[in-house]
Amino acid sequence: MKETLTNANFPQDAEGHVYHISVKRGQVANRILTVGDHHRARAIAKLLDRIDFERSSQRGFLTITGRYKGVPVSIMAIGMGNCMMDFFVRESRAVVDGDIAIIRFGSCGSLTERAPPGSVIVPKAGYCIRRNIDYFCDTPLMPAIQDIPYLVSGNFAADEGMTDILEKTMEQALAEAQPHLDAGVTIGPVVAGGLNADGCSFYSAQGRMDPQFWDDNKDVIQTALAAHPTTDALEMETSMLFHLAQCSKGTVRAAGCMQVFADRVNNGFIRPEVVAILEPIVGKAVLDSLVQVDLEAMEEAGTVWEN
Ligand code: DUR
Repeated sequence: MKETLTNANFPQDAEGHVYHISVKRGQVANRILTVGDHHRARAIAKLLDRIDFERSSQRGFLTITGRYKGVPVSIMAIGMGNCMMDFFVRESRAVVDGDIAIIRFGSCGSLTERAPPGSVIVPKAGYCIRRNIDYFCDTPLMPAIQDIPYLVSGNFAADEGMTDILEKTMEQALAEAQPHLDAGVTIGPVVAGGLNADGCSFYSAQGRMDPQFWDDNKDVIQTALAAHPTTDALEMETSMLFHLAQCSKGTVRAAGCMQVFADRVNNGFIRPEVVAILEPIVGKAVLDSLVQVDLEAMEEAGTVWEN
């Protein structure tokens, strides 16, 4: 860190750059495509008409702002996990005037046969699975939950209108691309209308077995599915995005889509050749969706999804 920061509550430097994503007013657009992977962000940025601003922060955030089809957009890579999503949403909110539309394009594990590797999941809502560290503590403080190793939350809704646009645009993009692919390469389907689960770990909270650690997680996926039978995707950011949007006092709207990388039903993993084909198609579909979002109409209250 080179700059002097003021305000311990919400640190900013003298020019107004926020602490971790290192951007100030005017450097982030109202429409944001967010990914985890910096390479993915840079690849998608090649689709922009022009780039006006680019910043890589010391804390692992990349912001690229430009225009797509004449509309200002930012592409932001944030790394992984709920904490990074929290930094990104709050600090972006702090430097953008007006409503913000965010679409996350991530990767996930699939819990459904309907979404094999190469498909794209567009969830209507999401919840969190969190390791209850008190369960593992010698002196737990919360007797009511001390015997529960993983806590499964209720749902947070994606923005209904944005999700609709994203689903339709994605379906069209994949359908248009498929005939041009080599024989044997299949992308899609788009699996929409189900739920996403954010694990607080790629490992324990997502039910992966790690003999080096005490995790007590062999039932965690079943427990989550018992509470939320329509869960399609398991990853680490999108439910947090929906949760923060819900808590943003109506100023942040969000939707998400993920490429299925890990097949948690049949224990498979996506082939790199398929990622290379799928990623630019999905990235473009997300940009095409973002520019369709009517930010003015976002003033109206959002729909609350049923579980
Ligand atoms: N991810 C998961 N679980 C999976 C596949 C992908 O969490 O099974 C997502 C979330 C995170 C990154 O950003 O990819 C971890 O590899």
